[in-house]
Amino acid sequence: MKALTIQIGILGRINVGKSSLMNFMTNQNTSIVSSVAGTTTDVVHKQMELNPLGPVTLFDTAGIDDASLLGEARIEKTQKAFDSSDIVLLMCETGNFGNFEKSIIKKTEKSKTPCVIVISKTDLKKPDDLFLEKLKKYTKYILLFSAFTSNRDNFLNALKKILMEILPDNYIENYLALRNIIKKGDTAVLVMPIDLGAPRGKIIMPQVQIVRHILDLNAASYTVQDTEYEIALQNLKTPPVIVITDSQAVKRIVLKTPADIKLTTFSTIYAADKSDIVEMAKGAAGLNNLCDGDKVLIAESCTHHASADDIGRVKLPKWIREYTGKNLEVKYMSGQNYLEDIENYKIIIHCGGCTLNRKGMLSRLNKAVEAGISITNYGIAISVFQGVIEKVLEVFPEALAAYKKALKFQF
Ligand SMILES: Nc1nc2c(ncn2[C@@H]2O[C@H](COP(=O)(O)OP(=O)(O)OP(=O)(O)O)[C@@H](O)[C@H]2O)c(=O)[nH]1
Ligand code: SF4
Ligand SMILES: [Mg+2]
Repeated sequence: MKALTIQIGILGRINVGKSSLMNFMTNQNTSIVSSVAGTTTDVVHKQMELNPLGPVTLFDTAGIDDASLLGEARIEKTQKAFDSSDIVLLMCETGNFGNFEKSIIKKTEKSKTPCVIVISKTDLKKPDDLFLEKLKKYTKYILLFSAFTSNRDNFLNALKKILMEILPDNYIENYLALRNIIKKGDTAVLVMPIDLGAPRGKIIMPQVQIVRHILDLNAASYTVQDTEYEIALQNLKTPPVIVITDSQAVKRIVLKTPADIKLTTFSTIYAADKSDIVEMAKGAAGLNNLCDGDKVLIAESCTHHASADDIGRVKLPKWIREYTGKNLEVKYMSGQNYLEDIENYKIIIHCGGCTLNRKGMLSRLNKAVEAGISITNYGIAISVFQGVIEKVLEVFPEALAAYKKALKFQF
């Protein structure tokens, strides 16, 4: 990886629609779009959050097909943008894939830079099978795009799917949701009740990982049980930048926390780190839309020894029935054989997936999303049951917006 964020260079002939794609993806008018050929003369870059992959930097470049129209300096800058690209989006219009495009493909092959071909202006002309077959010789990653008629979510989702395949594992794995919330020198209060479900003498993995992330961010964490929470708040000279609590104590902790302090749960942060918090939040809205007879799947990715009041087998089935007041068919499943009969379920409530890597968890989530089934995780579901979900999601504004939108859609 050439930088901390993934660098995506948009290349293509003059006037092919590069600046339009950049503006479409970032949802901003960062780059000037015009029918005058050679409008973009300098490299324009813009950072965006491509949830759940993390931050990416897009480079809009000057068209580089006709050197006579451009000064040497511009060509050099576009070449530099190419050199620092981890991925190239090569734009072409339908029917117009010639020596120029082939020379870019050659360069990407030489530098081992993955290349996605984006066919532009498809509202004017759609590619036929012959043209698509021709392009497939160069890359299996082909996207169709129109700045006027493409749906932004659909386009970004298709691109994300490709990126998931081509990005190196360490980029996907090392996502740190807290980096947008906690800064160097900040203090976070962590609330970890020691109840019957807590393992003797240990702190569970998601909590340990979050303590480590806070250390990585050069910030401080102050760990207490819920019984000492108020004293902890009083002891701090300045209020914490965030309170992160165990999900089962969340309602109690929200009630004891001043409204202007950010508050979320370990499970919410874990969902963002391990999978896609926006999809998980959207999925949580599905808990408000269950009817008698609906099937609910409670899925765990490891087969741990269950205690008498096990959360997946005992507590969650009880809470979801109490919350919805419906006669639901709740099935529990653990281990590898996840989602063999996925289409039968209305909603999946998944464990945190601490034994899976991020790619594994995202692939489970994507299977559900593609089948049109709501999916969320244990802790997020508990925040819904306890009536504090909107407070808990405030630290992830995009997820909160997705939750509210999904709710509206249902009623
Ligand atoms: N119909 C249609 N027109 C488009 C589309 N995308 C871009 N255009 C038009 O094509 C022209 C060029 O678009 P730009 O986005 O400026 O293209 P560019 O590749 O950045 O151009 P240069 O910077 O000059 O190389 C403008 O008139 C756009 O409105 C599209 O998807 N459909
Ligand atoms: S994989 Fe899931 S069920 Fe197993 S310990 Fe981790 S969170 Fe719990
Ligand atoms: Mg341009």
